[in-house]
Amino acid sequence: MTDIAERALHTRIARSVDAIRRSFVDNLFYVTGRTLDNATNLDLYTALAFTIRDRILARMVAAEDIYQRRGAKTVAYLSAEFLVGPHLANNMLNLRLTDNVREAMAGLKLDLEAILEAEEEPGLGNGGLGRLAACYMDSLATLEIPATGYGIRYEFGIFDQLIRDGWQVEVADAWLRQGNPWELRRQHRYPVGFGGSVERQRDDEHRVRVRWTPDSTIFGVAYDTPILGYGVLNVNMLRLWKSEAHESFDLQAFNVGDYYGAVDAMVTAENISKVLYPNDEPDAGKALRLRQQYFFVSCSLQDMIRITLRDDGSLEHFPDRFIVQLNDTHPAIAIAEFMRLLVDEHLMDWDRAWALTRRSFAYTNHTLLPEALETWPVPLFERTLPRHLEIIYEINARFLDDVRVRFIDDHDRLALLSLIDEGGAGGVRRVRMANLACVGSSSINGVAGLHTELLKSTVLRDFHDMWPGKFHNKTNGVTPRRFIALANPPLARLLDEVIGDEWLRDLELLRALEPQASDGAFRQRWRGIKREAKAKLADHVRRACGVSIDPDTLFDVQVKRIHEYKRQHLNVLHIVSLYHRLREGGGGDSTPRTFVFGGKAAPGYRMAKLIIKLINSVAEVVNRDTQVNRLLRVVFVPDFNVKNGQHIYAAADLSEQISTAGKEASGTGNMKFTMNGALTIGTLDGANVEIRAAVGEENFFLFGQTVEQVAETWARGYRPGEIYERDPDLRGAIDLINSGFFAHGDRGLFRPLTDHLLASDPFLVCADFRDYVECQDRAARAYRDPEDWSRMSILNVARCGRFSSDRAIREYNSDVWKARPLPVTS
Ligand code: NBG
Repeated sequence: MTDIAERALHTRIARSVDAIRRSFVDNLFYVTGRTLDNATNLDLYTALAFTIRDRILARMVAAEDIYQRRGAKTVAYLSAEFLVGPHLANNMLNLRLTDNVREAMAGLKLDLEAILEAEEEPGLGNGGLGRLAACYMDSLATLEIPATGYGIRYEFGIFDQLIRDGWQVEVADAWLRQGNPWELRRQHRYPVGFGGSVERQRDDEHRVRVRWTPDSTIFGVAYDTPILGYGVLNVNMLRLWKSEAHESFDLQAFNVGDYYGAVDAMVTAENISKVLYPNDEPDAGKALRLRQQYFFVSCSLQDMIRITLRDDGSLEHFPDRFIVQLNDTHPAIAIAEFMRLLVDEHLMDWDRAWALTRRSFAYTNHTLLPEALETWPVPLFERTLPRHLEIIYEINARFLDDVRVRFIDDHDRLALLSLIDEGGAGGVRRVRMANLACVGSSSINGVAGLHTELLKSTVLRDFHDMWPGKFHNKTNGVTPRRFIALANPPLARLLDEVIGDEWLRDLELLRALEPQASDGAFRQRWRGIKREAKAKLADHVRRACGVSIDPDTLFDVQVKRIHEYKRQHLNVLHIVSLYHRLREGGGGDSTPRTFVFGGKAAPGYRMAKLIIKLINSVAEVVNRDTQVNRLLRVVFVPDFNVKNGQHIYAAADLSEQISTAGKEASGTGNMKFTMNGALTIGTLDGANVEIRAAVGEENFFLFGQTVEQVAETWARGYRPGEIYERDPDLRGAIDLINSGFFAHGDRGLFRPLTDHLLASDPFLVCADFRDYVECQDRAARAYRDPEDWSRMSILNVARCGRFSSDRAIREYNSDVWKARPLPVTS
């Protein structure tokens, strides 16, 4: 232990209830200028956040110091998104201070839950990909692996979603408005250039040197958020970059009297980290997004290079100090930037630099959807990053030479492997970021077994032919700290009581629960816990949507981004056919059900927004129809995010994971539901396949075409219209929608959706409809046997250990990163 670390850990602030109460009251006064008499919930939250932060800082300093002195190899997780969720409760849990804090607050007659509710969550991600990054940061710290998450400090995160007249309305997410107690602004700042020109000169030793003169340069400033591990002293850092103007540049403009010019430059610079782009929209023309990607990647690499040179004196040691994990292609430009930094700035020769690059990078692919594989038009790329385009050409030329040697005269292969798509849409050549990531990395992985196999056999097949050894699978995982302990405290307490509290660090221990599945008394307690969570969600729904739902009905839940491939509309078609059946009197022994939806649609994705409108329109009619509304209700919970997700997962009986087989890379919501004892109704897609294998096929409701069947359907020639003609339920549902029944008589409103289904149906909604409805009926019947349902639910939880992000991180570390855990000890 070094001096600094020792001193830091010995200044640890007391953890007693009394000490917490005293610091809280002090912080309330000295940070917010309020007293208990006039404080709002936001003031109380701020004071408590600082009270907890005070207890984190000593650990943070100690960890930084120990990592540095030991020259620890650090995992640099590069991600354009980190959807961390509210910090306060999570940090209290990780410090194991929750009970003491609750008692301290109670002593002041304050309600901890109300204080926690006041936290505005940082929505710095769209969905699964960003949330995965947050789960991985949690597990890295818990497993005591030195790691830094590098990303962007967006001033506006993912938009807040309002529902107006059934439509999604987007509102800017000004999450920093009230300040952010968790971040520390640092002095590290790095210049980042854009545009300009490239020249070649000979240096004194007659070597060609490349000089890139950007036409604008901005700065990235580091903001650090400490990430605690659970029950350990390690603290890792989430380092997010904010863009700012280059001061001397401003000054220069100012000196020549161009004050407004200087202000403009400042505004332009700050725009880079202004807003998170929603995904599921084409990136074409999003010049600012390319700038964002380059901006954060460049700052992050300059930071790592600084650290390596500071501690090791030479960049030859870079791969011993950092392993850079690329979270999807968003940071893939890092490969070209690292080459530029090594070759142009640090004067390393190309081959040496390339060898270092390939040892330092690893790439995770998160999607097979062709439209989500990033490519940038060459003209835009050249305007923005002229030097990087040259570097990419050089990498490509050398790479394609290798390919030519391996596969003589195979021109098709060459065209597919090339980093440049020569025949892009509209004749515009494009830079393929996935290809760049593959060529520059030593490791390529998918995020579920099926997804990895499909990567190898489809989108990345030619790369797999080149380098089969680079490919491997790492099935996603989620953190049980947030998604069990925080989301479902009563469940966590029951687990503690029955199997001891180590499960939170080793989720496989949940297996010890299996025998309880056959214990009637335990099953009853299990149901009590689910009932409690459902009642809580019902309260939330009443407040958020003004609809009352009955906790004694089956809660059938689909929450995730709204996308056609995820098939929320398949779910709606089932609801409409159920409604139809009930109205016709054909649902005599029906299971009372509540369908819960939630999720955001990309602002420019019209079909997804129409699906939201359809859900809300059906909800409005069904919930008001006294003939059926005791058996059937539908709600759309607005603004699905990490915070309200925590209420929703815990309350679900049935988890909808119904994407078209082959489309969902993994899914992680599926895991969160399983951990909370929901049974899954799902296709053989993404991680569903592994969840089903883990929990047992008899405890999972399977339906739908497999990947192979999907391929056969397309090969045979798919005609959804014929299915519509043949299947009276499908026809009934679609006709009812088209009749204007859910749209105040407007027959045209949903036609874009239904016409699309009948004409092309790219996600096979019609093809899977019949099987889905029958599977839903099986699920509903099963729910009517509470004992058996509880037994299945318990087994789902007992067998979900594999889906902990701790398992995933252990696998990444032993197969790819090879960073040594470095416990911070006191
Ligand atoms: C998403 C996939 C999900 C997967 C998460 C995390 C993108 C590009 N991909 O299936 O759609 O669970 O990544 O891996 O957001």
